[in-house]
Amino acid sequence: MSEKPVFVTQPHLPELDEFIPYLRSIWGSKTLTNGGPMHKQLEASLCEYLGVEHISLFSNGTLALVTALQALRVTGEVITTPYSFVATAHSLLWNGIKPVFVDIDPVTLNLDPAKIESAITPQTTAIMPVHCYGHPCDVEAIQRVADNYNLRVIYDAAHAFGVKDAGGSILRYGDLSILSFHATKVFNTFEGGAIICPDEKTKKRIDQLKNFGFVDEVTVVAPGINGKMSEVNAAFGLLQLQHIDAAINKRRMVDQTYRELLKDIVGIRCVDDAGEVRANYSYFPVLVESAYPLCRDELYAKLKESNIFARRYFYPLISEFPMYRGCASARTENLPMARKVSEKVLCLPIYPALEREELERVVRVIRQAGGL
Ligand code: T4K
Repeated sequence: MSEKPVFVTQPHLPELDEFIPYLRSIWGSKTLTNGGPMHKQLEASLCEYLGVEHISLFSNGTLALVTALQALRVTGEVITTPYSFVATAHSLLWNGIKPVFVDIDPVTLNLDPAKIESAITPQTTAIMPVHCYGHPCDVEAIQRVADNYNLRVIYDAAHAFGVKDAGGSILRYGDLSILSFHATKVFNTFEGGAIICPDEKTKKRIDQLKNFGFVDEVTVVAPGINGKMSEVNAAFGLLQLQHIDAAINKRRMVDQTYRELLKDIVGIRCVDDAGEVRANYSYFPVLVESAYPLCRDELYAKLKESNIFARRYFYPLISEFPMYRGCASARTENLPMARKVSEKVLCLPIYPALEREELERVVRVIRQAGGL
């Protein structure tokens, strides 16, 4: 008999009873969307929790990315990483912007700041790095390049909820940062996202853009979109926020346990943090090196046979999908490190409800599959 399936992630859900009072309040107010009381409250609570000044909620992270580019009027070419979820580059195409892929750093797996400069052309207007797996980019080095060439920086911080460096939230860097609150994320509102804004004026513009460009009942100042978060999603976010520290703590235990159980398996390399002082343990990527008897895809298949559904985030590279393959920067020889990592990476299951026995089961399959 096969054992119970373990997926790469499982959303943390509080007791259903805890959510009922929130729904009752929405039923009472009859305000379902368009910036209602739950929406306002979640914006305020998130600012406090994340340690940021201004936030604008969205219906998902992808629309937040698309709108962030609109808000800063980014055009031409944008430098970005091929080692991410497709939404990062798709947001550029949706704005008619050409993505220019630059290779990643082999340690942080984030955009390599040393390689950005040579990819800049007269059409370059911005850089869109990703804090991959919630590990911070080299934000200082990226900002130096941006300042030298007068470029905007929009961080895809979809994975970086609650991550801090020595100075505070990692979301304070760049011109804007976007978050995803998708069901698979550390903090979820079923679907959802947000833009971290540096000032009230920028927030106002973004709030207008996510509401069709409306300023008041009769004034539309931009071809905005509908990117608003509903009251039910916002209410769920308020409830989630009460449990978030406990959830991240449990993820930390999972991370620690994996590292302890995997440490003597030759050829399975755990990805280290990138200097964050507060991590969120959103993913648990390992690199399947040549010293391990099986290649990554063989191990992925063995785990699957045992009902363990690890994922190859991020394989294929974004640059390998058909709509990007034609870009000169998508050529394999331009992205050797990203290519190498994407062929070795395997994200093991990590979520708050995972018990030690399940982690032992995952590692047992890794050992047995390798004949160890
Ligand atoms: N930028 C970056 C860097 C991102 O990673 C993402 C999203 C975005 C931008 C865009 O943000 P959003 O527009 O999504 O807010 C998932 C997510 O759909 C996606 O949000 C996420 N990144 C990406 C890395 O992963 P899939 O196709 O792998 O998801 P799926 O449906 O296969 O789910 C994985 C596993 O999670 C399932 O096997 C079971 C479990 N699961 C999933 C869902 C949806 C649940 O237990 N419950 C659920 O409701 O893309």
